[in-house]
Amino acid sequence: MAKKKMNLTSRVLIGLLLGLITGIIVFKLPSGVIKDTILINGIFQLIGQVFLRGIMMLVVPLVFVSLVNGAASMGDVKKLGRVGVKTVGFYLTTTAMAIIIALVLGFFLKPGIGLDMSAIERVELTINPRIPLIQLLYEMVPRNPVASMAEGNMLQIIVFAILTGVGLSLLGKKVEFLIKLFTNLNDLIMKLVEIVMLFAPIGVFGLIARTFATVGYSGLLPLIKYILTVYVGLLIHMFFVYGGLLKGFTDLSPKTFYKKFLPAMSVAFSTASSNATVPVSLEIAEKELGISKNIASFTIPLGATINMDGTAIMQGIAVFFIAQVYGYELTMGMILTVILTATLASIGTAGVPGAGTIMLSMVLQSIGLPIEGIGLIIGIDRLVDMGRTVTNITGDAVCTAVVAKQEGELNMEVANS
Ligand code: DAS
Repeated sequence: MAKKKMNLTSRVLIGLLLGLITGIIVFKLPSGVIKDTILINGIFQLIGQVFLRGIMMLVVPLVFVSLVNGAASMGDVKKLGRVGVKTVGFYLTTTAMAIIIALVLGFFLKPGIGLDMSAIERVELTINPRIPLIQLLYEMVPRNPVASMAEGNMLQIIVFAILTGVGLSLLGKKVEFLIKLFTNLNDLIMKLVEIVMLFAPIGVFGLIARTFATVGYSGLLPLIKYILTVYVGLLIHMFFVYGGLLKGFTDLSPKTFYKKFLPAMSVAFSTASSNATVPVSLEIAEKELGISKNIASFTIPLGATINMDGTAIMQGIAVFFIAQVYGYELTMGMILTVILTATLASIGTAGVPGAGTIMLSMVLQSIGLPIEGIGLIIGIDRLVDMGRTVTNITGDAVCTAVVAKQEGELNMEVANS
């Protein structure tokens, strides 16, 4: 069984690498029917979108059923509350750590200094007006859960699912058949995830090939310092913060963790969507990392929606980049405001491509920086989004392992096998 799983890991990685190479080769081809119609908007688009939609098809039912399951089988509401507080506390702490790393890097590496502005294709922005924080909070409660599911409003689905699970847990034996039904539904949807994941290598190939065949490399060069600064921040956070937390709180070997979690990271990288990665993260957490279904089905969907450390890193560095480009001096008060608003922004960021850059406007507005600055980086944002989404979902899995270990629901034999 482990060998078959390893095949999936290596197959997805091969799909990723072949997609990267193919994309760069196709980019070099002269525009025409073969390049644009047959390859980029034909084969790559078809196989990439079929896979992406296949995974997205399962996200809402899986998040709802697994959360109801997780909340209902938590045993008692006190334990649910304890796991919830630990989980949210962990998420907010690592997000704040992520922002501090980003701000230190932005200050010392100065990605916005010495930029040749004329070389950048500026994109005009149509950013929606900022949603007041209070509205973000009360809109977490769904007015119509069916509508929330139809729209894929993850925070509202999560609130309704947890409430449903708590209700089932309080009713106990009286609704045993319902709890059993949700358990069976969860198993069914996880089986569907396994089936869809068989196409992951081809799907990841299509998504990556299309991205690298269409990205504007000319727009890359002037922003290479910004891109590299973000990726340095992501790597520091992934290996030092997450690696330290895994070793310090779970006895899980970071090397084993990352090797097992690679398929989820590959899906996150190729889709740039935390939501699309939830089914894969759940499958790996339960089957490879020895984490109990109760914990994973609660913390993974929640994290995909409110825990975005990678996004926070991008936002912290983008704040310095834009301040440096426009010649603003960041005061300590502004920096503290960024730490607060970027943490809150990451809670409100949806797990879909590009969401973090839209929320960046809220962070910039909070300290009076021009949101037009986003127009400088939005052209290459997809390349940064892919990396930060990997960090986002990895943080969810690390938190899940820490909370599972603390709750005595981490099977170390499976985890380190
Ligand atoms: N792509 C988002 C995600 O799915 C993150 C972002 O846009 O910052 O996590």
